[in-house]
Amino acid sequence: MFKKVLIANRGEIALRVLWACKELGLKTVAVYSEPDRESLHVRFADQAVCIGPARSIDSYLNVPAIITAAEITNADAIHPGYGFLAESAYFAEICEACNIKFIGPGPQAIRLMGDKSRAKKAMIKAGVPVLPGSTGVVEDEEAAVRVAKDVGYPVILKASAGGGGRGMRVVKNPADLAQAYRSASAEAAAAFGVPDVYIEKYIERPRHIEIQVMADAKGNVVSLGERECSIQRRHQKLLEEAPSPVVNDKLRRRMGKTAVEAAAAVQYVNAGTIEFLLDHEGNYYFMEMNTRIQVEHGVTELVTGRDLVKEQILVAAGQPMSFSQRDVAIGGHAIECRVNAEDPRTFAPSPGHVRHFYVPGGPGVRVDTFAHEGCTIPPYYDSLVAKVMTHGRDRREAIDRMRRTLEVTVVEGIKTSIPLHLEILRHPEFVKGEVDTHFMERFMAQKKAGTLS
Ligand code: MV4
Repeated sequence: MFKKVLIANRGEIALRVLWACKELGLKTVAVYSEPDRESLHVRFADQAVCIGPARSIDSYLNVPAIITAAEITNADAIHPGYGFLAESAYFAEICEACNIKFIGPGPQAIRLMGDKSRAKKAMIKAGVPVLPGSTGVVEDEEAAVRVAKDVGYPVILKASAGGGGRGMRVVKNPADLAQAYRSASAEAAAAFGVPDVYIEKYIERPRHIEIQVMADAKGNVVSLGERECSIQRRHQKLLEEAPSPVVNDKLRRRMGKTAVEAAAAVQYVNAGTIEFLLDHEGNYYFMEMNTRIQVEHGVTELVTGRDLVKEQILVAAGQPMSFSQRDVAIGGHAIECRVNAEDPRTFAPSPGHVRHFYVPGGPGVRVDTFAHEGCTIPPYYDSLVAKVMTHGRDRREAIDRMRRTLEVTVVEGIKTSIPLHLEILRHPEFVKGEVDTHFMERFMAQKKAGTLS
């Protein structure tokens, strides 16, 4: 086992990883940027190293500074959390070369899944269902026209180096294709330095359902059920739940089996998530694989009773997973609200000094946060302040617990998304579980028109 783990992150996930290390009896090293020096992850770690000024590029993305911090503290592993360097194949490689264990999948799996059209090809080879479309990258406009005609409109153009929605274009009729192809490719080139684009059939109002998988170095791969992540705005998730209100045991078993096959096909090790689109006929299609622990992993932990971060550390150290597929059962229902420091109406960031902070605990409530009375939410990083999670015997109980929790939560000094969460939790379509990836667009339109009860 490792003796000392460096946590290459900040905020709530740095604390989440810190708790897992402490439970395993491991020493911890925090790294921090100048404005984060008073942060809780710095205070609670055994050691802490400043890795640079505020801007991420100079601190949390500063590979030489992080590797140096690991070397001078004698850390034998690095947990990257999510964001920053978590999906950098380059960083995973540098760790390997420096004899520091990267707590995550190998660089080859990260690189493969980071190239969305290559990943799709690998999934086709593994027998995983994907949407019809181009086989790999579309070379030019003429090829785009041919493929689109073949699969039928509407189609969607996606940047191969993209993911998370950047560099996408939906094309409803042939007249718009050439222009969309040029602009998607140009946007991809500008954003990622790679102009490659691929095409697939566009699904109207799908659900975003993702399967959590965990794999160890002995070849064991296990699925831990799905998360319903359809409630998003501009590809930022606002609320997630496990299980999905529309996934029954049979579909869960099928999707779980597919996800395990997908991970096994690329010799995947560590925690990962397979994202699927689910259409209205109950068909599901591979979209992307996220090669990291995700923000929303906690709802899966609540319904499975497993600690995914501890498991990540165990399997990175070469140990077998602590459970097998037979041991995985989904119990009750869990919901997560991502409390962001932002204006709930305009979504403008709202960093600043937190004058008051209170979130109640109680049965079925879990709060992952780095916020506390008197803390400062700096403007340089993402706006996530707290993940409020509730667990109940059923969806109704989880929703009721979330409402009561958020109704008495106090965050003063900054604006937060809590008022928006409370409106979503009251929305009749949400309460019925009738959500899809366009829920938030309809919701915002209803709000604007004043037709929201
Ligand atoms: C799609 C799609 C419909 N059809 N692909 C958005 C993020 C990126 N991972 C893929 N995305 C989509 N791909 C096909 N063939 C609709 C979306 C999509 C979406 C997906 C998940 C969650 C929210 C979304 C919002 C808009 C579009």
